[in-house]
Amino acid sequence: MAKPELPAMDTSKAQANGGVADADAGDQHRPPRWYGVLIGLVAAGLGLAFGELVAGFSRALRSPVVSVGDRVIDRVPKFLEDFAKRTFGPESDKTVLRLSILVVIAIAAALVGIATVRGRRSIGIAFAAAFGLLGALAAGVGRNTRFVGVVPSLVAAAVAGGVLVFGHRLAHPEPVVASARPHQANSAQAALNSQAASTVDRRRFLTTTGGLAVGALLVTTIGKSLQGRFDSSLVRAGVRLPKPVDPLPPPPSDLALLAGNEGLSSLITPIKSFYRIDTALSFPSVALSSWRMKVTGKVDNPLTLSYDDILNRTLIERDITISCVSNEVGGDLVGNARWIGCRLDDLLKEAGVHSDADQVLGVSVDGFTAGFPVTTLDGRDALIAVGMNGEALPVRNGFPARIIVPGIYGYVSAVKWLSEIRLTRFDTEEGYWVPRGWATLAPVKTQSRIDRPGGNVKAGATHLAGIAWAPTRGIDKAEIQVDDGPWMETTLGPSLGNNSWRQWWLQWDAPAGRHQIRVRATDGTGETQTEQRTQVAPDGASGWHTIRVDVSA
Ligand SMILES: Nc1nc2c(c(=O)[nH]1)N[C@H]1C(S)=C(S)[C@@H](COP(=O)(O)O)O[C@H]1N2
Ligand SMILES: [Mo]
Repeated sequence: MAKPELPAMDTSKAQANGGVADADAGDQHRPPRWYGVLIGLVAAGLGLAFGELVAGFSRALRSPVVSVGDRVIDRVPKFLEDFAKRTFGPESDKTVLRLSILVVIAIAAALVGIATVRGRRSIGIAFAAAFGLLGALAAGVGRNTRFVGVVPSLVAAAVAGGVLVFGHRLAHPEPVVASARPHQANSAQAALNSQAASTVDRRRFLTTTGGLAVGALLVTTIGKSLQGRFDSSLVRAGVRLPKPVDPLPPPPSDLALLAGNEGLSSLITPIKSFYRIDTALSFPSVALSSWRMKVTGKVDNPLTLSYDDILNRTLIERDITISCVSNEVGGDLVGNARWIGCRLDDLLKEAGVHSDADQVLGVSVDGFTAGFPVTTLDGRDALIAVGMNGEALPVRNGFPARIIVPGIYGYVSAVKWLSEIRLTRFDTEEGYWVPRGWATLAPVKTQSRIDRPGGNVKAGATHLAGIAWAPTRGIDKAEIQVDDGPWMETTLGPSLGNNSWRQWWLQWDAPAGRHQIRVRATDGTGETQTEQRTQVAPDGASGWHTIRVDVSA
């Protein structure tokens, strides 16, 4: 049996030979760490791959990473989320979260792999089970959870556990040869034999784990493409919105398009540049045929509306600026769109709101909630919106339907992927952000922003331009101050009504040097926005947007 190339019993040689036996390991057969790392990674990879696959079986399921991500989002304070948004961008922050979860899982998996491969396989089983339970908990307990949601995580854990057990065996090849010739099996010989087996196994080990890794990629690809079936954008592409009864005239010519106004926000924000804020790690997907919007709670006649029911109601079109409460002074979490939808007040009239209900609470398909006073609806064009800028509501902005209420921040009103409107009481139920430290009532503060110049300029004629908004009150005036000079009234752009922002601009003869420029707006009631700077929490930032510009001679 003895082969000529058998390694010597010298452990340092064995290590050079691929580290099959560690010098520090009293046990000659202890597999090297990297065996464990590979096994751990492959176990997690294949487990998650099967999680993705199972998530592709039903719309009601989500992959383990998404389920865990949802719970992370629910626990992360808003300032951290906003920070992530500012740092990585409104879409990439979600990618960063997914990647972070994957990195944490990978590190944990590598450690578990090492512990399993160098220890007992029960370690792997125990950890896989623990991770599976964690994933199941994330998918089964929380805002957007269902009982069947636990399945992908449990399957993932079972697969990962299986791979760990398999990997343990792979790393501990039976000393086949030694046992085949028991009469020769003194311990030194057995060690030599099994060590030889392990050395040969190194290649087998690599091809096997490599094969599993490829399998994981394949299964993930299949899972992802199965999940693609549930992508709402496919359904949305087939939607044709009826014309609103009072379609708005085309918006007046846009100041932003004038020469010298490059950088000024357009009067209507294009869909592709509209801001996006939500807690959804992956867009909730709805089957239009089974989607329903219910009016429930303290009402005489609970209502259930299908998508067609909403389209068949009287649809109106309104220009409304919406803003996020986390919009910093000068920030870009604000947009102006032409919303198409049915009136919310009419709908609630039909439902017959009880006099003891004081809150309208919107609930989304993914369990987000936002509430505002019933009285807010008085005299406001609040909508169940199904259209935006002439198109069906984009998926990221809430397809198939969302609430839009002029004059209050998005977190207390603008529920996307709407599934229910619940008439309730503030003293029994609060919207998602309220227990997280944000105000119960949140009217939009009068704000203004300098869009241009966006950078430094040359001395001489320069266009200063920007926007100002005070939805429901309208904008009467926007003024600019350079350094300590007098406040100068700017030219206001066309008005699309009191709910919509207005553009402003002013030609400035810029002298060389460094200058401070400030803007302030006055709303339709004659009130000028306060200079008082406040943080975004708990009810929105206030203060004058101020920029510094270097003017070169
Ligand atoms: N379902 C759901 N709707 C939601 C949110 C959310 O997290 N989930 N966020 C709200 C917040 S905080 C804001 S500012 C607006 C943003 O709307 P937009 O993404 O269309 O700009 O949506 C609101 N509607
Ligand atoms: Mo928001």
